Amino acid sequence: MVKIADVRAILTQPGRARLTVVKVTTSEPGLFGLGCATFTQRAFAVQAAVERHLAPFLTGRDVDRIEEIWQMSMNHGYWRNGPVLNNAVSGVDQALWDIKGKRAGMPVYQLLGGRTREAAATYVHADGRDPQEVADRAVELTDQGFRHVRVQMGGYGGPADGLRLPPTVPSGNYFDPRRYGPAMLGMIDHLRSTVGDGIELLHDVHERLHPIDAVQFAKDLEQYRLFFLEDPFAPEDAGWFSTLRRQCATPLAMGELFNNPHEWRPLITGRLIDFVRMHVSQIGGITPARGVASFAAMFGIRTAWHGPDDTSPVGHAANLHLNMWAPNFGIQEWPQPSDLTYEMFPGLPRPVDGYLYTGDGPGLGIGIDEKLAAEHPCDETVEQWTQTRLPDGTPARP
Ligand code: GCO
Ligand code: MG
Repeated sequence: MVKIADVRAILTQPGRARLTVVKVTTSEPGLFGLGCATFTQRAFAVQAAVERHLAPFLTGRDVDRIEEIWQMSMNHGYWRNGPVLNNAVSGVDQALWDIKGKRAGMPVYQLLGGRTREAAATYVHADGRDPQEVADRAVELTDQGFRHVRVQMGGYGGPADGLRLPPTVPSGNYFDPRRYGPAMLGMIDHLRSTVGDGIELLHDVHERLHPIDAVQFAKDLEQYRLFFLEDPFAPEDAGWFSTLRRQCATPLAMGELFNNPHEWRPLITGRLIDFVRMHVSQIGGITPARGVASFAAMFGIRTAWHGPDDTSPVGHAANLHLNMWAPNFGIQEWPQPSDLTYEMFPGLPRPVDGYLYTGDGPGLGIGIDEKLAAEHPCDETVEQWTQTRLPDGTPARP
């Protein structure tokens, strides 16, 4: 029996985001696995969860028992289904799938059920200060071969210039939900007329609208035939999906903020969304994501796993192996990693003509240059962009 010998978290920040990768070493010399545990806003809490709580509990266990270890890791802390512990468990889970693939001499997608497609279509991000800047960026991306482009204007929540704030408001990331709909409708109208109907447009509301305004916004967007509209509501307002769904055919994507099965189960069984968008490490790794994909497939719902720059390349690899297998793959978000990230994580694929391909190497097919990772430690600055506020200073969900 090959046993878990050590479990530790590697924290590194090659770009904007703090990345957390769990390395599980085994009793077999040279055999190790990597898993993504990236929760960029609480990276140090995840590191403690991995090294102070999971490592002592897991050392000496059988690396082959992925499901049993996942179940016991979730139960072992008693309170469960939260973002920090889920990410810690994900790091171990993905590493164990990586190890099992290496031992079997197979890529992880083979262990899931084999290829269902040749490649995974991706979407990339276009943003700008005005509709023409967004359009210019979108055209650059389509010229690179991408056929799915997420279009935002002024970042999440829209442009903040010209907001009338009381003189005493505290510092923060201000936006006005009431300006958002008209501004974004104008931008998307310009984009559709610029790129035509041959390009798939996506948009992320990022939970920035009051629910009833999100209903109106989605209805107004129907004419533009988006590939999907993401996070029209905050998870806490998921009860509004049934209201929206009865009035509107704009495809809906939700899930990056989900941690708990109670969040996605009703949206899937009610056919209230079209794409599940979970951050795979946020729900606990490949093991639960495989289950969610199969469950969603039974209701005609597709996958669109969260894939921002605050998913590590190991996490992107896990997304990709799930995408190769899942019968209901929809689309894969791609953050266009930096050259430093590619250097730090050998094996990370580059899109070709808008598609991502896995190699046929064993496991997840991703390595890490630990020396280079150590040269880019995670900063400890206080996150600013998530300190979002309405114009009067009211705290708002980011
Ligand atoms: C997306 C997401 C991200 C999040 C980020 C939070 O659709 O990719 O909304 O951009 O904002 O992952 O840290
Ligand atoms: Mg999003």
